[in-house]
Amino acid sequence: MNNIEIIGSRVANMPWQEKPSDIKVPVWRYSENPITKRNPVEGVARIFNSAVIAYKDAFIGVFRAETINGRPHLSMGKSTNGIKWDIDPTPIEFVDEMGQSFNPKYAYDPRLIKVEDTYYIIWCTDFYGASLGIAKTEDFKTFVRIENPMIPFNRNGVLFPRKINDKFMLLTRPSDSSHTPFGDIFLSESPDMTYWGRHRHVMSRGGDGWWQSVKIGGGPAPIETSEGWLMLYHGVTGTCNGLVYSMGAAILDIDEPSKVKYRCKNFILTPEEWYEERGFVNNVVFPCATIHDAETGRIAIYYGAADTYVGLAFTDVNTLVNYIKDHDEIVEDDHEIGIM
Ligand code: BMA
Repeated sequence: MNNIEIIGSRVANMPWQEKPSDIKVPVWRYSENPITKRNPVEGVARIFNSAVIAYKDAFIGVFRAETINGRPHLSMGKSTNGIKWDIDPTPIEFVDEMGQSFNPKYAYDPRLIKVEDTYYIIWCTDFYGASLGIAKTEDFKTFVRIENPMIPFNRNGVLFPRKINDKFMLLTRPSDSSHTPFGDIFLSESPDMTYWGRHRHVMSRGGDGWWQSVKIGGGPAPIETSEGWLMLYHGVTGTCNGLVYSMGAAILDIDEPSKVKYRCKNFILTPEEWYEERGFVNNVVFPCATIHDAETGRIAIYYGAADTYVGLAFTDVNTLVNYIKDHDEIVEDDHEIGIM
C-alpha cells in the first residue's frame, strides 16, 4: 500500500469516527446519520445535497433547503463540530456586481469552494432552464453573483480549489431540461471566473460499472493529493423502479485534470440505509462536499440522502486512493485529454 498525502491545510477539529472493525469497504457511514432530520427549520421540509467548508476554526455550510411549497433555495448554516448545524431558515440574499438584488428563482445542489481568498458558491439555477449559478463571498455576509457562466442546460458545477496552469477550472455536466437520461463530466477553464472556454471531456458514463450506466456528475471539490486530484462523483443507473444514485471515485492528472489516471469500477457508497433508500426520492446518495485534513489524511464526506437528509461518511486518503488503484477500470477514452 502506497503512502498517499493530501496537499492542503490542517483542520484541527475534523469530524471523524474510526472505521468499525467489521467494515470491509473503503468508506464508512457516521453512526448517528442522518445529520439533518425532516422539517429541520421553520418553513423548510427537507435539507439535503449541501456543501460545507472549514472556516475560522469552525465550519460553515450552504444548504439546499426545500421549502414547504416545494421550491428549493440556499440557506447558510454554522457548526462548531461539522455534525450539528445551526441553519438559517431564510434564503441567502444575492446581489449583482453593481450591488443590486439578483436572487435566483430557485437554487439547488450547491457546492462551496475556496479558491485563493474567495469562497465561491455554485448551484443549479434557472436561466431559461436549468443552468449554473455562481456567486462569491469573502465574509459570508455579502454574496455577489457573477453573471451566468454557462448557457442552459447544465448542472453539477464544481470548481477546483486552486488555479491550474493559472486558470480557474470548473467541472460541469451538460444536461437537458428534465431529468436527463444521459450525461458525462466535462471541464472548462477561465482566466477570470467570467469567461469559460477550452472545454474538455473528462469522464464518460457507462463501462462495466452498471451503477454509473445512465449518467455521472461531479460531486465535492476535487482533493489535491500526491497521486493526483481525488474526485468523488455521483453515478446513476436505471431500474424498473427509477434511477439509483451512488458515489464513485477517480483520480485525475494533477496538471491536466481532463485526463483520468485511475477510475474505480465499483461504487464506494450506494443506498443501503433507510435514510438513503427511503425519502422524497428513494435510493439517492449524492455527494456535494468534503472536509479533509492534510495532517492525518482523514476525509469526511457530506452527501444528500434520498433527497431528504444530509448523511456523513468517512474515509482516509490512503485507504481510498489505494482502493481506486486496486479496482481501476478506465471507461472508453477517459485517459485522453478530451479534446475530441
Ligand atoms: C438530480 C438532481 C439532484 C437530485 C437527484 C435525485 O437530477 O436534481 O438534486 O438529488 O436528481 O432526485
